[in-house]
Amino acid sequence: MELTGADILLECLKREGVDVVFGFPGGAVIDIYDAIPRYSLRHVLVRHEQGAVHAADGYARASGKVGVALVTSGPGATNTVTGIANAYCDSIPMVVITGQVPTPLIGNDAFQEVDIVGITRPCTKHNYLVKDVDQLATVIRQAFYLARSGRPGPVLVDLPKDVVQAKTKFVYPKSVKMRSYNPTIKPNKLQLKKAVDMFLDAKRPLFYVGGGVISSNGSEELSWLARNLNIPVTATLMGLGAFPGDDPLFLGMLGMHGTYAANMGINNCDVMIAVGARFDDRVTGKLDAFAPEAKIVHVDIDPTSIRKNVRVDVPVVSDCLEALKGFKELAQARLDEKDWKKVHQPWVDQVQGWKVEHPLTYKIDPECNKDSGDGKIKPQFVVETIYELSKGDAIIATEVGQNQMWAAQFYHYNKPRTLLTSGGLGTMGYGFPAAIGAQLAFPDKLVVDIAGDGSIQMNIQELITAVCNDLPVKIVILNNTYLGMVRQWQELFYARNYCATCMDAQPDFVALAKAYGAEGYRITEPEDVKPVLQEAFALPKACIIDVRVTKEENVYPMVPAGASLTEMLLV
Ligand SMILES: Cc1ncc(C[n+]2csc(CCOP(=O)(O)OP(=O)(O)O)c2C)c(N)n1
Repeated sequence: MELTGADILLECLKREGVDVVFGFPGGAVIDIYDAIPRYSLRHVLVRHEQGAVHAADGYARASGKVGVALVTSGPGATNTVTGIANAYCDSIPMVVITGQVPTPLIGNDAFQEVDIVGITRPCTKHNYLVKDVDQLATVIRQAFYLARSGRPGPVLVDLPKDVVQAKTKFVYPKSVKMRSYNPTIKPNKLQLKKAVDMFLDAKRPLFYVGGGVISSNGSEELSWLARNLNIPVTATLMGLGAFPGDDPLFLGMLGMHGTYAANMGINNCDVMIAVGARFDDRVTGKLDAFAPEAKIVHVDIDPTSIRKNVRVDVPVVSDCLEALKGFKELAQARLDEKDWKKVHQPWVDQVQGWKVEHPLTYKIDPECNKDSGDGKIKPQFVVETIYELSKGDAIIATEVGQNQMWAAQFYHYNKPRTLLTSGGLGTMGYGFPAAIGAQLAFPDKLVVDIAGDGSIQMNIQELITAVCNDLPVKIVILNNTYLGMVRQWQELFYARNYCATCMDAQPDFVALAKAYGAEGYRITEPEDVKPVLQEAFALPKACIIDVRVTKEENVYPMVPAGASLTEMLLV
């Protein structure tokens, strides 16, 4: 039987196991929308295409599946670019389907035509313009394969309207063959052995883990290795949750806003085992001073990531789970050789000493902002309370800025896929739509977007998406009436020249929530934080909780940009 391009697309999505698509219609994709009701596919109508892509991204991060977004040509397509770049930076599996003008009009400046394939070439893992309906099934099959295999990432498929309308026989390819694409999944045995010998014989080994451990589902193996060999662990922002946040061996996040213990650990370790992390500049600080005493093992599925920023002694090109399994197998064979716990104990004692010396903390000043009547609440306290109330069992999404760093520092991520945050691109407006995606994947979980008053205004329109889909997402605004993170830099490095960061002209967030059909709360007193959050979290409804926090609170520790990790400003 012959099917239209629209039906072929939807048949393919079904076979790829897609159950939800986030999208926004338009002329170029109207035939696809015409076909959707015939399929048991949930379509979530967002209010802005950026929201669709971030929601697909949040769905993917929380569930481990490929997220899917569907938008029209021209402005629909360009509105996805930030979300695509965001997913690309953080290696998130996603397929974005864009409509395109009919093939005969391509290149003619037709209505709502943009070269989205050209625009997204640098920020997609791969992208396609499908010119012939006979190619469609193969392209969709390849797109999903590319998105989820190797180093995951976003793939864009641009579908001209005439291709969507054309008919052909539907044949779903049994397998995918792509000549020049063969990611290395299994590690080289010799390199594995070299690595294990190196970190077992080290005096001061340290795991530095990133998002690759989470996306490869390598957390269990990592925990086995750390605990059985008594090796401390630090994580990037993307790696939080890969190792339990409340484990005594965990040092917290490293880097610009990393803990004292983690940064001192990096500075003093003699072997660093970097797994699924890419030595981002927010992590390394001054490169010449990064891990000056360490030999470095680097596990990454993407060979181009290795030696990009730092010297590496033992490269292991591999899926992180496979490499960790290999490490475990070799270490198991050597478990009786020595009491590894004892061997590494003096080092563990030292790093734990750093944790005690400078724990993550904040100053409580009862006098602060007395005159204004608000701003007595410490933002860190709010994050701690969210942890306490959720018992660490929530999915936390964040916006970008100070709210993101406090969410990273003061909530303990004990399980993978419980923190959704824009790591590489740092996209304000990411967290709320991502939380919507996560809540769709896990309708019964508590999903909280920890937000700033600036960031939340970037995709606030998605509140109606949450409301009309019965998604009880909670938005906790750490409202400091500033673009806080930029204000912090202005305070510390630009002589308090607070240019364009004061946001005290802002909507009434409680009224705004209600206008959208959600619930709204405002908290101005520290003693109300716990009971009001408790009430909001129990309500089966989307909520905004506007918490008036200390206005000029800063995130500490802080390593100034370009400084070495030991040059931390502490509280
Ligand atoms: C789309 C976008 N624009 C600009 C920035 C630069 N930026 C980084 S943090 C920040 C301030 C964020 O303010 P807010 O959301 O209020 O959070 P806070 O830092 O106060 O917690 C800005 C403007 C960004 N990261 N993303």
